Amino acid sequence: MKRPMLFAVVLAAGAPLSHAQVVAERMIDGIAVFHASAAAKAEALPSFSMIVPREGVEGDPGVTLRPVFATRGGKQIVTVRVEPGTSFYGTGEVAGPLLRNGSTVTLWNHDAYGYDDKTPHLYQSHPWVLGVRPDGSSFGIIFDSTYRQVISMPPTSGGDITAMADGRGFPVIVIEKPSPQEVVTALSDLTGTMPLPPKWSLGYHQCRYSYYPDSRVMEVARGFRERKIPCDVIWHDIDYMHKFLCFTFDRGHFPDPKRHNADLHALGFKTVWMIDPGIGINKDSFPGGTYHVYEQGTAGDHWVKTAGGKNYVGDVWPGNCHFPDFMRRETREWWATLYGDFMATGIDGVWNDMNEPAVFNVATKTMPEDNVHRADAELGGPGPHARFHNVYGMFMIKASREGIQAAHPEKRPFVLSRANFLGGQRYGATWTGDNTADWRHLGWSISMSLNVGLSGQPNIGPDIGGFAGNGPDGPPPMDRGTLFARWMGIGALLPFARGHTGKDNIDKEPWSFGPKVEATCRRAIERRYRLMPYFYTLFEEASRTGMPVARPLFFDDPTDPALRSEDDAFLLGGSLMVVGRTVPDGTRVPALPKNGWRAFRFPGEEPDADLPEMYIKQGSIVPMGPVMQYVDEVPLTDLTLLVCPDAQGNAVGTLYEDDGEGYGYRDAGLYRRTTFTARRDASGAITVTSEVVGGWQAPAGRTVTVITIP
Ligand code: NBV
Repeated sequence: MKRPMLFAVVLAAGAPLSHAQVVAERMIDGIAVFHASAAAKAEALPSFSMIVPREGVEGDPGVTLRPVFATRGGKQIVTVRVEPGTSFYGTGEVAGPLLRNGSTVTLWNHDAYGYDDKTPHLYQSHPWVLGVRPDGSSFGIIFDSTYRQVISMPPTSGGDITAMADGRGFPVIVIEKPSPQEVVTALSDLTGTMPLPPKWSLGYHQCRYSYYPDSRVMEVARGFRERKIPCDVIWHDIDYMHKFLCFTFDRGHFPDPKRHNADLHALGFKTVWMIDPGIGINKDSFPGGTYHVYEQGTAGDHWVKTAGGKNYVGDVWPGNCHFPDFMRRETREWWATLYGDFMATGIDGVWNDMNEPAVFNVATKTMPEDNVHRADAELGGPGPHARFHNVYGMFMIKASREGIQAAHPEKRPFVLSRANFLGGQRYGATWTGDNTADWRHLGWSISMSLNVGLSGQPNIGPDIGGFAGNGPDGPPPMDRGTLFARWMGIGALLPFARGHTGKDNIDKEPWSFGPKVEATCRRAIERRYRLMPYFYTLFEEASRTGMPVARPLFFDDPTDPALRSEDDAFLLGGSLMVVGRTVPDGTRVPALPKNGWRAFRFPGEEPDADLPEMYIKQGSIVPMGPVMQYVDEVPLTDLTLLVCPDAQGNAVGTLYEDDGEGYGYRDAGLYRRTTFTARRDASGAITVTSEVVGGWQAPAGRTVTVITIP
């Protein structure tokens, strides 16, 4: 992290919009903060995305991009001229291709069921553009407003990036670095990294809207174990609640949640349960006539207010609801306490849904923009919903995370959120919302996950199989089984791997489409578990540096124009490449990096045309383990190293290990980072040596098998 060194420079605004006297505080390493004027700087709202105070960044004058500030129709508009041939990414969660040139993105968190690439805004907002110049050098820009914002990126032929936000003027932070990787890690220096999640959350997750009653959940769980399809987590969607009241259980369907969680634990599963922000207020639905969340929230005056000062009422699942005002520390602290009893039933993780916040029966699908949040002074003080809408979900998961952490201080929390904001990786994982079971959405699973990763959030994935609908109904390969198999092949290798589907859909467990698809799904998920040592190593790297787990191909060679728009394939870390089949007939040939990659097969795996092709980078070593039915089912005594020497016969790779769920790695040095180095001698023999850092002990009797990929 850069150390503060205040260094303010006044630049002449060289553009026609001369009222904008630009004040820049620069950081070394090419980071600069620009304001429209000294007055705008004095009035700027606090940053919700950054963990580094804007004033506390130091710098050198190396930043060349010059944001130009103007006002149009009462809104601040910022333009940034960029060089022709620049490729654009980022802007968070947007359906469509990886390459964002020529697109316009609206940032306004929105319940977007059935979205496609024309939907103006989805569930999360990332006011962040990543640019890669023709020479491979790179820049990133944070347009640091929480208000509704429209960002346009020019076509490849060149032009201006423009960003226009409602509400008050906003600062612009520019990062310029020699490579996109350095820009993305600098973004994490500014906005924070994802805390290392519990290792079980890297396993495969099974969800649907909704598994109930408890016996059905157990049937699904046993279904995995009986069929030997690995799985770590079973999810409980809203139907577990009593009349959709959060922090209650439907005692008909889940008479004893504690016993139910224990039953799942006994099979090696973890459990995640949903909590929404809308708190039901209809007394006739309260179990036994009282509802502690409503009573406490009302007594504590925790609800978002209308412009007229009343508790706002909006309809969601429980009918009329109030909504906690997460912009108040006091409210977040109260919300956190609700997780005490909830987690005490043996729940392992929490899913915060509908937190855009979504509201039914209104055209805007959310609360009125003139609702009032009594935000604390450090968040800029009280203000309209318009100012806090895009960060409502992020502050909800911050509060949830704190509650889960307080309930289990010794464990790493897991929270999944539908809504989020730039920097929200600090609090929870996200998924790409209510996608649709069709081929286009299969392709967008990759591009969306990559762009969210390039926007600071490494822990992201789609609803594998598609949430809306059952899938196509044509002859193979246009059938829903083939689509499902391909989706599992790709989704099992994206950072967050969860199968999920909507309420009235057909079953979408890995075995629901017959034996052929089941076999493909088993292989797909087994790949994830074989690669678990590598996945965990990548997650740990992401938690320290912000480097995405799934990376675009152009990271391998940012100067190769052919890779700039490729999004059927992706990199896992720097050493593996996954080439997916996202069109039914599988004939499309993706543009792959020119040099240095070797195709490989997983040892003993049957050939399967529905699974992605796998490549390893020359010069790298990838740690692998045996198939397990859940993460750390048995200690990693059988370590396999996939070694792919470069032309000189050298290769290097890392394995990160710890206990998988506590803080010993952070507080007591209880981790183990092993650097493996391979060399080929004159006789052609490969020797692997290792160097270990950290105090965590590898399991006794570990054997290491080396598989060389020539
Ligand atoms: O809680 C039900 C669903 C959930 O399954 C889905 O993943 C969320 O995105 N939820 C939305 C509310 C209703 C969706 C139609």
